[in-house]
Amino acid sequence: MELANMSRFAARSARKVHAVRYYSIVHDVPRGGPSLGQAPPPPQAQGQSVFDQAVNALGPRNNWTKEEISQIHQKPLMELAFAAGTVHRRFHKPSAVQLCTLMNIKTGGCTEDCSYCAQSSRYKTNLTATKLSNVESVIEAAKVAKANGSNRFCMGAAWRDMRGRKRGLKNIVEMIKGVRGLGMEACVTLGMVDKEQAMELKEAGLTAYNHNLDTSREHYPNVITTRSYDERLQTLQNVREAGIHVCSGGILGLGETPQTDHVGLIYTLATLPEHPESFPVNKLVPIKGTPMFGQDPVKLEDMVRCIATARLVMPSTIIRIAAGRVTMPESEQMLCFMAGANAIFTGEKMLTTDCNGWDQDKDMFNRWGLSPMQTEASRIAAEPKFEAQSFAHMRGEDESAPQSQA
Ligand code: SAM
Ligand code: DTB
Ligand code: SF4
Repeated sequence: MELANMSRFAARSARKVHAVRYYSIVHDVPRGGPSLGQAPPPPQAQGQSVFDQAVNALGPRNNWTKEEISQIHQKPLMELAFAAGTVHRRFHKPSAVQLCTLMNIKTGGCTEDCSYCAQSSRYKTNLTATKLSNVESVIEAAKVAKANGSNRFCMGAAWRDMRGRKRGLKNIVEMIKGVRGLGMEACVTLGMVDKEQAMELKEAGLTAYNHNLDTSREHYPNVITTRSYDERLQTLQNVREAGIHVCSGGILGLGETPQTDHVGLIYTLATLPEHPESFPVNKLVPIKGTPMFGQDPVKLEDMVRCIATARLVMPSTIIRIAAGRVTMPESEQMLCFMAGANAIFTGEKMLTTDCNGWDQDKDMFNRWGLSPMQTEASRIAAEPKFEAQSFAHMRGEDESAPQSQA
C-alpha cells in the first residue's frame, strides 16, 4: 500500500475507533398500537373494502384469507405505499427505526442445502468454516455495536439445528447473558430448536429468535430440500411457547412470483396465532457458487409492495430491511421506510457479506430525521453519553410513554 493511501486508511480507522457519533433516541408506541391484542376488524368496518378495513384497523387481526392479502398487494403502488405509511403512523413513531447488529458466531460448514447461502458446505463459495466464537469476543463486538447506537445484537450460527450441541448452547447462554447485561436486546438465529432448548434460551434472557420461512410454502421446495416448511413453523411455535419474541421473514429474489409467493409468505405469518414481533425482508445477496447466483435482481417496486402489504396486514410488527440493503441507494431505503419499514441491520458486516457501515447510517438518519427506536428490552437512552434526547418533546409527547416490544 502506498504511503499516502496507508495514512488515509489509518486516519479512517482511527476515526472509526475514536470519533463515535451518537444518535438521538425516540420511543416507540406499545406493541398492538392503540388497542392491544389480536382484535377483529372494528364494527364500522362492515361494508368497507378489505383495503379500507386494513387502513382503518385499530389492532392486528390474524384471520386473513390469502385472497384478502392478495387484494391489498395488488393495489396501485402509490395508494398502497401511502396507506401503509398511514397505518405505520398509527401503530409506530414514524421517525423511530430499530437498529440491530449482526455477528456470525459460527461461520460456514453447514449441512443444509439452502440454495442462496454462502455457508452451506454443499456449494463452493470460498468461505472458511470456523468454530463457535468465544464468549468474550462476542461481548466485545456487542459493546462496539452499543457504542454506535445499536440496541439489539443478533448472533447467527450456520447450523441446521441444536441437536447434540449442549456445550455450544451453554456458551450461547453466556453470550446472551452478556449482551443483556449491556442493556441490549439479544437475538439469536441457530437453526431449528426444540421446546426444551427454547426454554433454556428464554431463561438466559433471550429477547427474540430469528428463524425465517424464507418464501411461500409453495415456492419453498425450489429453495431448500433438507428441512420442511412445517419444521420451520414448529420452531416458531417452540419459540413462541417459550415466551421469546418471534422474528421471521423472507428473502425476495429467489425466482419466486411476487404476486403469489410474497402474498403466501405474508399470509402464513399473518395467520399464526400471534404475528411475529419482527419481519425481516431480505433482498437476495447473490453468492457466487450457490444455485441462486444469477437470479434477476429484486425490483424496487416488489420490495416496497411487499413491505407495504406486510405493514397493512401485520400493523404492529417491526419490519426490518435486512440483507441486501447495502445495494440500495438511500432514496430506495427511504421509500421502504415511508412504506412501513422501521428497522435495519447496521454495522460493518451481515453474516458473510457487507452491511452499510455505522457512519453511512448515521448520516442517513441525520439527513432524514430518523432516530434509533428504544424498545422495552433495552434502555440505552437512559445513558447520558447518548447526548441528544428523544424528539418526543418536539411533538409535545410524553417521553416516559410505554415502549414497543420487538
Ligand atoms: N442457520 C440458521 C438458519 O438457517 O436458520 C441461521 C442463519 S441463516 C444464514 C439466517 C437467514 O439469513 C436465512 O434464513 C436467510 O433468510 C438469510 N440469508 C442467508 N443468506 C442470504 C443471502 N445470500 N441473501 C439474503 N438472505 C440470506
Ligand atoms: C435475517 O433475516 N437476515 C440476516 C439475519 N436475519 C440473520 C442474515 C442475512 C444474511 C445475508 C447474507 C450473508 O451475510 O451471508
Ligand atoms: Fe445453513 Fe442457515 Fe445457511 Fe441454511 S441458511 S445453509 S441452515 S446457515
